[in-house]
Amino acid sequence: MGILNVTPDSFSDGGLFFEKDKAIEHGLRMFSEGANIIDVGGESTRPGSDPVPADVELKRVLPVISGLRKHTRNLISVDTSKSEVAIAALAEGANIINDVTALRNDPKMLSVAAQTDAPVILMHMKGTPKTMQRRPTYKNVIVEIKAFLEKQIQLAIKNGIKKENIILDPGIGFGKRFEDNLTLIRNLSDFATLDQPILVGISRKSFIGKILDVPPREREEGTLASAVISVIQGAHILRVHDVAPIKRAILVAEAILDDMWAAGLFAHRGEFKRSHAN
Ligand code: 7PJ
Repeated sequence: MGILNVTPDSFSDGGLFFEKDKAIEHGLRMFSEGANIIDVGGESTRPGSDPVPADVELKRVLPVISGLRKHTRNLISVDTSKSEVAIAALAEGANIINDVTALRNDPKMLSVAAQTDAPVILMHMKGTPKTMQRRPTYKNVIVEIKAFLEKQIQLAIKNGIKKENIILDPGIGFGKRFEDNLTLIRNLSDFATLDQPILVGISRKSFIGKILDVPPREREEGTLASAVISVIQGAHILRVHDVAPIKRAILVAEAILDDMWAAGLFAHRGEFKRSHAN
């Protein structure tokens, strides 16, 4: 999944693709580099950021989604937690709803996802973007996030969302301490028991900056290392900025891992691959 931020203030590429034509061109480039999904977002969720009104978000994302749709039949997701934005984005040709609040921000999001039959990404976040990095704590980060995601799966299913339309995301960097992010990536295979595809967003995030002491634009190698480990641990979708290098790294990692999976190593991934092979 390639990231397409149409915002003036996102943490790593804010402002770069704010202009509609540039954004469309960048999205198409990421598809040509091997992305299977482009995630279009019009509201920054970086720590400390304020929400933007729906009309602003709509003005940012709709022209980009319809522009992309004119040129490609590939999958487009919309990064929004507002039902109004999700409805309009799907009408313009988006396929997937990426809701970083896991259907909690807008009660109407449940019925929109159910009625449109669109796959929905449920992400864990402690607090809101404004507050999430104010001293988050967990007794057991894996257990707590799994319990939260399990609860949101049940809520979604109770409201008519199909099990096969649910994708889960532990929400790296969203109300997590440095060690929590490492623990989550290291133990991503624990989420396999929830029996849904797993998405993980590691790209250029601050845990990498903390290890290497480099700004977001110099976090490509750190992102690559995190991406490969995420795939070993069973991630199905990686949300990333630098599609070309990550695609190459993952293709090589998967070719090597396939033999290891065939040999019965990494059973968690083998099981999922067998039961969800497409
Ligand atoms: C994520 C996201 C993530 C999902 C952002 C950034 C911050 N959506 N939106 N998962 N992160 N599902 O691009 O680093 O990790 S915005």
